[in-house]
Amino acid sequence: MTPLHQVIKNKNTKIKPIWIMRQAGRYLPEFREIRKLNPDFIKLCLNEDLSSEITLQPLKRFDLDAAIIFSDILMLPYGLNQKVEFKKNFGPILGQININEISKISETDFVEKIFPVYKALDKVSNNQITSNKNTIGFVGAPWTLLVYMINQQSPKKDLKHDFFEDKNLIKKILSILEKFLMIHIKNQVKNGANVIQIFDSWAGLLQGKDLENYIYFPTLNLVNYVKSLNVPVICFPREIKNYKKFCEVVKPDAVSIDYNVDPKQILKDIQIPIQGGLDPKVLLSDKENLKKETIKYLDIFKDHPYIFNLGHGVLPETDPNMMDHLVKIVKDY
Ligand code: 1CP
Repeated sequence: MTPLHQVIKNKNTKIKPIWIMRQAGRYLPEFREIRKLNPDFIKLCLNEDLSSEITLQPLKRFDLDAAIIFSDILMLPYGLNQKVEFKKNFGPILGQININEISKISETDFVEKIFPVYKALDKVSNNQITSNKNTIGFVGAPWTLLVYMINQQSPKKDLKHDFFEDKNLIKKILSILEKFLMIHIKNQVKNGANVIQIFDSWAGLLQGKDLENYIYFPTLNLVNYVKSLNVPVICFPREIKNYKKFCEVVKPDAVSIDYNVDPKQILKDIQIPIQGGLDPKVLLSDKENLKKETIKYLDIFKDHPYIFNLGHGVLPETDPNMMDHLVKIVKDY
């Protein structure tokens, strides 16, 4: 059994596997080289030769326990024919949503439009490098995708003032998302994904009753669907106020924590396997501090099923040597 599966399925506490969110990305010179020649990010994700090569780049450098497919959560609205663009130094920009058009999209249309993502997964999972390692497929959680689809850009600055105005529209989008997220997950699993991570990057924007409507119930449906495929599911409800409640309601197989979570407290609150936590900024400091902070997490989760990861994606300005150092610290522990 792969190290990640041993931790998630068998609750093994003796091994501490490691993979890193955004491990394939801009901090790697070999990625930047490919990226320079491929200015259109969506096209790059839809080039199965390049996207599978990019996926494997970090595994060639570091002794990581999983590959995460090089794609994006916004390939889902793209597959639904919403316009999606990535502007340099700004982030994603989406076109206005046309609910009548989106409602007409069939499973075949959708799968055809993003088919290279599945081909890339097939390539990665069949590559020698990933034998006895996991290939992680992923989706955005319904709430986070809803945010991008209605807000049309990152909510980093703010949600549109009238975001919640058209409740009927929101209901329709959530129902379409549920259908196509399941289709997207099913095809990733069919092509070799053996862990699914659900990224709810904007879970922290909500509280109270909204949590139930937009996070707990839609995510629970998705988690139950992944479980029905016999594949472990990891949830990352970033910056949610109450991880304990989230885990009690949604019951993922493992939960990924952000860097604002107190690791000692979460250890008392949560019984399921835990992943992540370390602040990505620690990789921008020095080796001594990196070691101290990494060992802190490993010590706290010594007797708990734990997968090492960061509390959010690796920053583009990270020195690959620091990443190398981090992986070695975890492997030598
Ligand atoms: O080179 C570039 O300019 C593109 C930068 C980039 C990359 C490398 C984007 C644009 N997406 C990705 C890949 C990506 N995105 C992966 C690949 C696998 C890996 O982890 O190595 C994954 C898992 C994602 C997931 C993703 N995309 C999330 C969830 C995780 C998170 O960071 O919170 C989100 C919110 C997105 C949207 C998105 N796509 C890209 C950017 C810059 C963003 C975030 C914009 C924002 O802040 O709102």
